[in-house]
Amino acid sequence: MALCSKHFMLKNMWSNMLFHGFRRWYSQYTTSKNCKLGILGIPCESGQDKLGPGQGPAAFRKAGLVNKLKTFGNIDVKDYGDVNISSVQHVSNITNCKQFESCIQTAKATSKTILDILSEGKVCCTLGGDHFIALGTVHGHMLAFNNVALLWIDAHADININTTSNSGNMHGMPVSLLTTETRKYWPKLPALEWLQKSIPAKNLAYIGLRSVDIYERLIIDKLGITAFGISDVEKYGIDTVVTMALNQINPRGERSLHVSFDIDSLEPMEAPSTGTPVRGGLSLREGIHIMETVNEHGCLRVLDVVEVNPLIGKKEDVERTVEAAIEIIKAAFIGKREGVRDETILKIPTV
Ligand SMILES: [Mn+2]
Repeated sequence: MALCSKHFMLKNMWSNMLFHGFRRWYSQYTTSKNCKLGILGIPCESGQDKLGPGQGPAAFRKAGLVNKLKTFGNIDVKDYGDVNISSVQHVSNITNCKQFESCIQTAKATSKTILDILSEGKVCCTLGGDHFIALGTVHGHMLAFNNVALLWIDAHADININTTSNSGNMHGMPVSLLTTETRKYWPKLPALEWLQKSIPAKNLAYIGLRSVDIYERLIIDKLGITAFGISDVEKYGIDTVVTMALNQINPRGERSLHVSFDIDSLEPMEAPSTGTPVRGGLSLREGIHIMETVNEHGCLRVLDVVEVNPLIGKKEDVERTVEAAIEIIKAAFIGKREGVRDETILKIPTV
């Protein structure tokens, strides 16, 4: 009996060593933990003038996003449905912010929902909606995790303050409400009191900029925000740019990473159905490379995909845009185009 037991132990020891040694090596390339993904629609379009961004989440669902993620990555995905959108109509007491109350109320509800989803130990993919939703998604992320790094991939900087915006559209302002150094330029309003958290400018980086307003440029330069324009992508190449951006905002990999991906960062030929397209953007290949690098980085907790507008362009344009967005989401949460190595696919942030 004793001998049997000894043999059994030895055999187990060897197989454990072999298994765990292999496992440790293997987990450098995949992940050692199971991780669950929550999908949340935020059909908000009050942040801009056009009809349509609010139909973004429905377009993703119609294209079979959840099944595509399950099939491609064999991962645990739960669709949390849509955040209730506020449509408060009363007149705002703040200048140059169109539909201020609706935008702020939606962001507040979003922040709470994101906190709830992250509190379940999930990572999260949010479907916009216009880009103002990111005020709520990033804020909810900061409520759940103290130390957040924010990568903003966009043709535009979205860092206007109400007094510097040309249009008064709030989808061009969420970054200034999120950033510690620019929040103080906003008037102190009761409607903004729920905003308890902010992110220091050093934790923020941009990729893809090519339409930056004059005051936005001033703010970025004055605060020394890491900002890679499309010309930097040409000069250094996308791999160097995304690596430099992540090294700047999360050098030790100890921050929980939030990526806010505006579909207009992509070249309009790749993603035509969006409200403020700017030609000369990132190729889909470059967008996917950014997200695969983010996946390897291993700290991604929330990804926003915003500004898909199914009412712009022909049916083929809408399908092309949604397909491009789904490729971005797959790259972020599942990883390599070359093939998936493990059944426990999702990278869980280690922070
Ligand atoms: Mn944007």
